[in-house]
Amino acid sequence: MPPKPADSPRSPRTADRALALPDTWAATPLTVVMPTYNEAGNLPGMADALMGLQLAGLRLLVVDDSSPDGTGDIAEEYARRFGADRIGVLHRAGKEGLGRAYAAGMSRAVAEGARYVLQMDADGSHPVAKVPQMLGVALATGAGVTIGSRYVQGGTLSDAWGAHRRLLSRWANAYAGTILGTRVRDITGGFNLWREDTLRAIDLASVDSAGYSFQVEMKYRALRRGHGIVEVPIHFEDRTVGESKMNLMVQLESVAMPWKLRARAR
Ligand SMILES: Nc1nc2c(ncn2[C@@H]2O[C@H](COP(=O)(O)OP(=O)(O)O)[C@@H](O)[C@H]2O)c(=O)[nH]1
Ligand SMILES: [Mg+2]
Repeated sequence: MPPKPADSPRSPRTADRALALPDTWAATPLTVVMPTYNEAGNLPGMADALMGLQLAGLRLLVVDDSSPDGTGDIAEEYARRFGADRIGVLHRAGKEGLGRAYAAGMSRAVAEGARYVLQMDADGSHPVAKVPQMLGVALATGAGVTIGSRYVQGGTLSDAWGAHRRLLSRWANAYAGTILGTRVRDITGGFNLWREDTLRAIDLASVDSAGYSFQVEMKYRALRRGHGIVEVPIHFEDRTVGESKMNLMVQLESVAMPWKLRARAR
């Protein structure tokens, strides 16, 4: 067998190091939309890392649902430090679910002139160093959606994920994909880069999902409207600080949503 090339997607070197894009690509107006609920321990590290990327056109929009732990105040402090042209904060009155927070933030990003919008969780699960590569792939391919994917070749999961969780995640993907008849490998994933006109075509205001099924609904809508999807392998890390907001209501919505979407498409 030939030796594994140093730049293989599994190599930690490429996973940890951000690619440098040509200046014209790096200047693309790109807004990272980051929903937060009690992420005071995670937001500073994420904001610093994003601001440190060599992407002149990158903005961060934090969407905070009045987190009791003061995440919204931390976001404001960062907006002051880096300037309103680099970091914005959308404060919402109360916790309405991740889907609603994303829809509001992505609508604002498009209205404010973003050409690309990236969904990214605040908990450190999604690799910041992959952002330039995802933008590069999106620009090179013209894809409407570029997925930071756990389930294409080269994609990896945190060692902290036990067999049960891996199986559950695989199963959830297969479940939604089978009902909806798509070949997207990571349809439930939440690290997705959207072209602005794809978001307009999707009509964010009419998206049904309040919770995590937002990820599936959005990709299905893009496919139905004929917008191309590409997947870029990522390493998915486990959250180390704070707590997951996953709950039973959200899981039930995710079970029902693919059937709803399929029925509606008929
Ligand atoms: N604004 C807002 N953010 C949320 C809400 N629910 C989850 N989030 C954020 O969405 C991201 C993903 O949530 P998380 O709990 O990590 O989900 P998990 O990775 O599936 O366990 C994190 O940045 C959360 O803070 C919500 O109701 N409102
Ligand atoms: Mg998480």
